[in-house]
Amino acid sequence: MESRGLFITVEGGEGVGKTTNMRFLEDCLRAAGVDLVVTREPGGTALGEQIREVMLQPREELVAPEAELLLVFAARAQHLSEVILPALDAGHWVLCDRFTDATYAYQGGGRQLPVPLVRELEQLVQGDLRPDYTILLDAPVAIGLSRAGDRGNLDRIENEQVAFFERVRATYLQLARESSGRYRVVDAAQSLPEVEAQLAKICQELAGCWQARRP
Ligand code: T5A
Repeated sequence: MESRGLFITVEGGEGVGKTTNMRFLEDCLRAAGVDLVVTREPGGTALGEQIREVMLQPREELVAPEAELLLVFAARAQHLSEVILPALDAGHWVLCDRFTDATYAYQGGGRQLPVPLVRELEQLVQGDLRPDYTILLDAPVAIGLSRAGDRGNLDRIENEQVAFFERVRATYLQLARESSGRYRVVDAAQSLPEVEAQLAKICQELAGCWQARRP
């Protein structure tokens, strides 16, 4: 029997429907009996949520990409020590809305910071911990931005140029190709019921994994 919990992350560009589909995934996994902790990045702790506010608030000054990078990893360090590691060590599964692949996609791809810099901070903050399973909600940038725009009140990152989001998407798709063992790519451009049907299959696979790991 495997005693450590499974670490599942959900990733994707702006407006692809992560929040909407996180709820579906959570309900689906809980219905299958999975003992689940649901959390998000940046955030998931009191300190992390404050860092999220600082990071996403629209502001006059240009935020240095390195400052943004350090903010996400500061929030992540707290998140790991306060929430993620204790939950996994206790055998719970963790379903996390974004994790370090978002840093590769946004700060590495979007902001074009050197990938080795991201990798170095990843090692420093996480040690050997990596997600076991990642669900990528993928949709053309125009669709995501139009959905996010319909919601109104764009945050600092949502106000970026289209080229930035194209780089974010390309980086995610590259990560999915490079780590195809842990990635499941969902076509999030489809209608909500169709996206849910794809996620239901993933849930079935995960529920099987939960059963197999039980004593
Ligand atoms: N960030 C984060 C970094 O830069 N580096 C990092 O390391 C990390 C961890 C976090 C921001 O921080 C950045 C990335 C982000 O910019 P976030 O809240 O996680 O912010 O990211 P958002 O993309 O802004 O997430 P949202 O929750 O705001 O948007 P979603 O989840 O993509 O979209 P959602 O579910 O709110 O849906 C948008 C609209 O579309 C509709 C929904 O009803 C909603 O109205 N919709 C659909 N409509 C039609 N068909 C479908 N299939 C639909 N799915 C959803």
